[in-house]
Amino acid sequence: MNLLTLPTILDKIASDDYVAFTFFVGAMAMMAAAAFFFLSMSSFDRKWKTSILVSGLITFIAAVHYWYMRDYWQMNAESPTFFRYVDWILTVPLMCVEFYLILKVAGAKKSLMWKLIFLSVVMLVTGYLGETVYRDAAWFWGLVSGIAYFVIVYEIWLGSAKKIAVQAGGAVLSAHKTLCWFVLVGWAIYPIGYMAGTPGWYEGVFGGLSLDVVYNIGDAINKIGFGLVVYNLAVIATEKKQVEA
Ligand SMILES: *C/C=C(C)/C=C/C=C(C)/C=C/C1=C(C)CCCC1(C)C
Repeated sequence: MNLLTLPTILDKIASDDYVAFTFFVGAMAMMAAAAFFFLSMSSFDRKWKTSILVSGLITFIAAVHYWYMRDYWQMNAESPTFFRYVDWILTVPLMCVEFYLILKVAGAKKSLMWKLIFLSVVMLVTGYLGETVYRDAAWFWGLVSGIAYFVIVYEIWLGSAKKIAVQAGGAVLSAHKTLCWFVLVGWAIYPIGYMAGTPGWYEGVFGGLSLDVVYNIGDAINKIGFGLVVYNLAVIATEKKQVEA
């Protein structure tokens, strides 16, 4: 048996295979980010440790899924839709938990967290249905998903989450604002990938793009960036406390 036909991991990556490239780089970046967040945990006090832990979990879960998705693409040259959505259904609710953890110090209630988690699950389940089972009606499921997405945007920008952030003020408010921008601009990358990869009236607009490349870029920005915002807040809050003490 030819040794080179054995492990797919030794397969060549064509220089114009941007999907394979971004899966590979994505896996490494998520691993590095997870290591960074986990190893930095001990330098923060309890209140912030959980937030950093969640940042680590988000990037760790993504790293594992990227490893599988990289393999899957290499073997099948097909979108790893299932792994993609399993990754998201675990990590996006965790990002909702981050919003809650940050605002908890200012008195946020658990109900806010559950509301955001519920909306994110609706957004992802309907997106999955549009990409897989009901592909012919992808526009409809994408629309339902988009509505859930806009409710999340409303909730954090103008709803109860916003009010609590304003009450908290200072570093919490500015971190909340940055995370809000991530959701408004960073998360808006995903519907573009969806429209590039599903049939519909919008095909002509985004048809030239690769769904996977767009999703991979979105994940790198959102998962690592989101984590770094939380990390930055923990650093500022810990320094401030040391100065006061
Ligand atoms: C780490 C993964 C993240 C932050 C994933 C976020 C995914 C979305 C915001 C997906 C949104 C979608 C729409 C708003 C409409 C079309 C279907 C989706 C699921 C791609």
